[in-house]
Amino acid sequence: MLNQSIRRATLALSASAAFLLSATALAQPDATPIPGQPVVRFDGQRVVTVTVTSMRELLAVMNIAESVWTHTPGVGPVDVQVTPAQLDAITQLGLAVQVKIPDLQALIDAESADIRARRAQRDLTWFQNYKTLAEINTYLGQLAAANLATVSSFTIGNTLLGKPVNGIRITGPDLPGNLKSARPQIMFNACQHAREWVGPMTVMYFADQLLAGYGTDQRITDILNNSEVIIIPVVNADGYDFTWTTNRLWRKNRRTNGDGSFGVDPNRNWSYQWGGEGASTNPSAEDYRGPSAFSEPETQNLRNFVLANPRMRASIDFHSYSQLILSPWGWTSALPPDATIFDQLNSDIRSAIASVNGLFYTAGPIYTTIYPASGGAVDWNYGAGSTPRKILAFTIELRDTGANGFTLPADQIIPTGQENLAGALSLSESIAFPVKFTFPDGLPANADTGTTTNFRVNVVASPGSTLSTGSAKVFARPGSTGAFTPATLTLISGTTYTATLPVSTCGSNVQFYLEAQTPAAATGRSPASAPTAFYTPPVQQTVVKYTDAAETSAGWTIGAAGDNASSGIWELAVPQATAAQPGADHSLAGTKCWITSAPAGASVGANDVDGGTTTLTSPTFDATTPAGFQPGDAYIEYWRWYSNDQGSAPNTDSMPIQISNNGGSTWTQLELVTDNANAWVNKRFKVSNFVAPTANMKLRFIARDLGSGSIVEAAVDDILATVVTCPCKPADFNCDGFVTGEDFDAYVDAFTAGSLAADFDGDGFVTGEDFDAFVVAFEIG
Ligand code: 0X9
Ligand code: ZN
Repeated sequence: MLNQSIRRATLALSASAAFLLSATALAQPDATPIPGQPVVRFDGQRVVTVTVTSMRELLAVMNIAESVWTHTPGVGPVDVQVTPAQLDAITQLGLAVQVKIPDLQALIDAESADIRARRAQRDLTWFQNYKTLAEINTYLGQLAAANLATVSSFTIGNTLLGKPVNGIRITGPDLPGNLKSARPQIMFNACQHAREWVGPMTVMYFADQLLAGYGTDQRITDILNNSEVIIIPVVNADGYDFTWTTNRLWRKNRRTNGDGSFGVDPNRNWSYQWGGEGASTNPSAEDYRGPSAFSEPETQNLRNFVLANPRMRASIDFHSYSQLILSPWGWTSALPPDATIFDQLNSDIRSAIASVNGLFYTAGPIYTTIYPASGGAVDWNYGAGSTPRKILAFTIELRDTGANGFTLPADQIIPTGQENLAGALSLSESIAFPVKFTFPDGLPANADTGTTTNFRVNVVASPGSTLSTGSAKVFARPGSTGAFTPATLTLISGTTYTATLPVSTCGSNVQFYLEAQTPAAATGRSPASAPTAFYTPPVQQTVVKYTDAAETSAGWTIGAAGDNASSGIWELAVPQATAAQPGADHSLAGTKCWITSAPAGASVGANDVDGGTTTLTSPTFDATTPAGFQPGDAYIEYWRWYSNDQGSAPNTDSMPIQISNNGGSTWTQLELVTDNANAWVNKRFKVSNFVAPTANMKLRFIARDLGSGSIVEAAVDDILATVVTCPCKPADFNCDGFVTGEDFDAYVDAFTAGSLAADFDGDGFVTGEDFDAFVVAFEIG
């Protein structure tokens, strides 16, 4: 987010950049101070949330504050950065003020101390600490040197102060009929804005993981054999260096503007619609557009690079923070010609990111999702190109949503990298292959025995193309030999189909791949290198041990020792929709679910969980393998809803969900819910990863509001316990899943004892016929 004085500049309020002065200590560890340039400090400054009730109050607050941190300020809560005197002035207006960051300088100092401490730790990986410009360039060089077959490095040009801006391209070696020189390109760059430190770390993480995954991970290998990934970590190298030496919160480049101010905002300096809305003409402003389009070497460098790489089809320009996926346009609220494509890709990237750590980034066009901004890289990349060179360009604002802002703790680099790698791979697949296949419920972990197995597949042609009608097929074979037999997928709606796998024997594997065509006769497959590669889920039987549609409360317990919530107590009811809770249960059958108070009430904060905890405990259920089956894997599954992102103190609570295998005497955590899907989310856990499955299992859901006054709504529906297994093979006499000498000995013992267990043919008598039949079965295995 752009958290600076631009609003004040545009609203012609008061002078702004004065806080960027006065200093003593270094901004960051081991940084070399620039002679004559004191380190900028933020002593005594805070970030506070002020609740304003009119535009008048809003303007008054914006006029007083050092800067505004909320990106679309309006009536309601507004985050502002203030000096002690400014805070006094706001308080004197009689407005409600809540402290968000009590000491800005302390936050920066804590970050320095953390970086220093991490440097002293020898066992940390490269991605567990922030890195200087020099360190990033060194690592980039090492990656290139260690992967000569797949990487080449380049410099796109020098910055204003003469620093090289480096990048690497990654693609698999030439293959027959698939030359490197013909592959579509995708670019991931970061750090147009200097202080957004998690950006360069994130794209470096991509480079690291792509190289580690090439040749070892099927998905990454397929992507890199069919596209070229370009990574440019630090576009604004001067600014980035300056955040390490002098001012941790510097955003722009280091242009001397001539009026005593410094810096042009690179992301307002691109030529497409340069000079429009959402960019400043004031050289002191944080979104200063520069004297002319492409006046800055940093933007010229990247433009020239893009123009010199005409196979580029997509790009993501990484920024921080706010957790947003942004698509064109920034300069206008009008939708771009490819709005449908962008909607689809936004939602693909969003789901991919959420699948990793459960964080749902908000997706949409720049103008309406964050704010109007003209002269940005995304608009130029998409708008200035012409068919077929239109680049599908995105901005991603990385973590977090404001708790730490630009000074994101270093232990969030890897989770940020992981979730965004998932998004980046999803986008790469869209441009690398003629057809993209995704699995809304995941790939089938196992196929059912005795019946066909259905699963959902999304089939989408690469952006700008279409699918040939009826061309989407699944090719499958039961077992591991013979030909793959095609079966046409059944269209459900839109781009979603049902694929059906053939009946197969329990304990074997069913092998399959998917295929579809475009009118240009391009064939896409999943996995991409099928039929050399294919999916091969084990065929098993799912035995349902417990199912509860949450339509009756029999056996459930509301409340537990220590519960102290004053409202929002769990109840079984039909929920009423609010911004925080569902308007219907999850299941197709029935209408009820467990909900933390069903009535909507007068506002979103009415009837949510307040004042403490409320616990919901399930009936006891059995998760053991049934008789006659091999020891199987028990799974517990449920649908849940959780919302904690509404109101004035969002994301301050969480909901533990726990499991017990001893009827509730002791509990083990399955998950701590913090993600705000604001939708029904299915969760499935393998019980043995938490506790041994027994006949005495329980689940409990602890919704809570721990004093912050945040809005908490939770719901639970459709609980299911299953055991995935296969019937015992005939000669597996002790039913442990293996036919061995032990089975033979056990059978002989039973036979000798005349036990009915030895009645192998089930005719009610133990005779020599049983013995012979057992021996035949034993020899088959
Ligand atoms: O204002 C920006 O440049 C971006 N937000 S940030 O807080 N990282 O500064 C949003 C960029 C939107 N993209 C374009 N306008 N191209
Ligand atoms: Zn930015």
